[in-house]
Amino acid sequence: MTESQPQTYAEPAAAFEELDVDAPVVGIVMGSKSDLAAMEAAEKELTERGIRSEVRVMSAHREPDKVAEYARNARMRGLRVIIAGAGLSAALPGVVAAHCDLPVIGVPLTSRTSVAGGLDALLSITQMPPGVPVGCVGVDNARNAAVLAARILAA
Ligand code: RP5
Repeated sequence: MTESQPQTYAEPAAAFEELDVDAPVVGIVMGSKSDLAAMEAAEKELTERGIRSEVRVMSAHREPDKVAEYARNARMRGLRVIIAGAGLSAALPGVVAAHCDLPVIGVPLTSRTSVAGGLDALLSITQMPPGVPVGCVGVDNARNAAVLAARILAA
């Protein structure tokens, strides 16, 4: 378009068509496929509340670059809260929180080789250094993470 041509609404309309109105607002991530059974409760709760979410498996220890990239792009992609579940030395919620400024809710999970019924993951998630907070729900309580995410979105 040259400067002499009248402005039309064609271009903004085209831009809006490209926007994904169904984009998820909550990211549900977990350290392993073995966490899926426990973490599905979060997706179910969000779906029942009409809140769009996406589910991703990525390990803070096995795929650190993938986790960092996901967290760094999360806000730009429209996500507003991230729920991160992991077991054992559960670094995932903290690593996500280190790479983005969205609220992160950690879900400590039990797994095949958990110590003390998931206390290992619980402490890994709650004992974050000052300035890099991660919320934490009860062990294996992914549903509560979803309820808390819903409250954050409604605040
Ligand atoms: C953690 O290690 C995962 O979140 C999972 O809870 C646990 C075991 O993972 P897998 O060996 O089953 O993949 O990182």
